[in-house]
Amino acid sequence: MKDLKGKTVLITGATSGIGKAAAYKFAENGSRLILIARRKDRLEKISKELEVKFKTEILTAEADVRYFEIVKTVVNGLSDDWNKIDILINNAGLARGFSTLFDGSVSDWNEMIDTNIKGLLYVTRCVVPLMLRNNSGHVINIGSVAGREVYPSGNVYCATKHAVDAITKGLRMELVDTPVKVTTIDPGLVRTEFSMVRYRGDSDKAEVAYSGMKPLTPEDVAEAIIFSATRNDNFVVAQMVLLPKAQASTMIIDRKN
Ligand code: NDP
Ligand code: 8X3
Repeated sequence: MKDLKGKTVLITGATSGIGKAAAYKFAENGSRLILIARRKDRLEKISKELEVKFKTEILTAEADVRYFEIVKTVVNGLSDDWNKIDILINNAGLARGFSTLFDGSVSDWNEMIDTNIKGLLYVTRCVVPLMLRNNSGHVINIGSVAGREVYPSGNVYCATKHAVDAITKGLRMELVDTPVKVTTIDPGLVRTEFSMVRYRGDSDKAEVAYSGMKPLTPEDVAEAIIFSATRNDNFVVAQMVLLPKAQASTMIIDRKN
């Protein structure tokens, strides 16, 4: 099992949900963190908490992964002390809206495509060359069960997560003769801000996703990320699907509890 102490971990979307939970777990394991998201106040608060609680080094960057120039500036601007990135968690992502293709919002589609696909590509494009230069690294993408199945009115979100699956598989092939590992972790329902973002703050609609069942917690997903990140060099967790016990597929959910 690999030790995470002193490893440099870059996490996108670290201000909430899965990314935030992963930041806490890596910090608890002694890793130093580069945290990226758009909300500066949250980045500052989380970074202070982690520094005090775990006495680890934290670097934050207020950045929107949808813009390649911004991502490039952040990554290329890392000092030599920070640019040997051991683990990249491509987690920043979102769903916007829940409507049929023929009734959907083009701006919602663009936001999902720009964040979930292009953002992940931009960060990967900038970080993997650093890993190759350092002859070591691990890219962990947060996909979804929506990258393996589709559901009505989930069309474009599902398509973006299918793209994450394709990008992950292709990247693993391209890096097979290098020390860099590539993993995708594909959760089902996790209670985060995801649904509130999808329904733009409509808490009644957001709650429907979790009604009558017990979703995963972001900490459950973070544990799977840590498991993947700590396997020995000969062992790559290629794909991991994580489901709440009450969920058998995107659409088959036992909601009687
Ligand atoms: P949250 O909404 O709780 O967190 C999303 C994070 O992504 C926030 O930190 C947000 O930070 C960041 N983010 C969003 N857009 C951008 C952007 N353009 N640039 C930088 N950061 C961005 O949701 P989750 O934790 O649930 O989502 C994390 C990932 O997990 C997503 O990829 C999602 O698709 C995936 N997932 C979620 C599931 C769920 O049921 N919750 C299930 C399966 C997968 P900020 O707003 O500060 O920029
Ligand atoms: C999030 C899970 O089922 O809401 O990726 O699409 S789902």
